[in-house]
Amino acid sequence: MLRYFTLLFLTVALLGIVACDSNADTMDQAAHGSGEAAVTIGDLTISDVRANMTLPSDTGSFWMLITNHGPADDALIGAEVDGCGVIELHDMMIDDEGVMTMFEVEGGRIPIPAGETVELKRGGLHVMCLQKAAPLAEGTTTEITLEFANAGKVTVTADVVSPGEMPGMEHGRDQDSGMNDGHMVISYE
Ligand SMILES: [Cu+2]
Repeated sequence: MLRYFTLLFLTVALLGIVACDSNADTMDQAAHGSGEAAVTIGDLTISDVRANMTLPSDTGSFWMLITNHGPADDALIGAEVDGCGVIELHDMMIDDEGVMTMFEVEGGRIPIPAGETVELKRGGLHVMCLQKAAPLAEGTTTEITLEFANAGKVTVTADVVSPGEMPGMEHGRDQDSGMNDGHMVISYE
């Protein structure tokens, strides 16, 4: 079952997102490893777990790095978070018209191929929190339990971050000028 969430942006806003995300990809390299120490379960290592849960909306998202050191493919198939009524695994895409669509991943699973690192990040793959009970305070932590097809379940600690203060956003003098339900900060140059 696919559920679509469609978010419309002005073209100028879209350009801001794209420009910002390309910078974020570069700067994220330096930021990795600054959070909680990596957690290992089976052949998987999970690190840089962040909870985008500060906004006063009823949604939030979780980002992280998952590395599969083993010889067999695995997949993230679910998650549990206290304070989230419903959890879904989502991806996002932007079409030629500038329409951003957030959708449940195919089969409800995020593949973690053997030997690869999969990044859940702003504007891309994420663990989606729906029916969020209450916003969390930036700088605190929260726990998320991840379920993998092969490796099983593991609970990790996520740093609660504001979407406007992600490492990738700290580039120059952009003014964060808006956001939509916690997934994206629109940045104008
Ligand atoms: Cu989502």
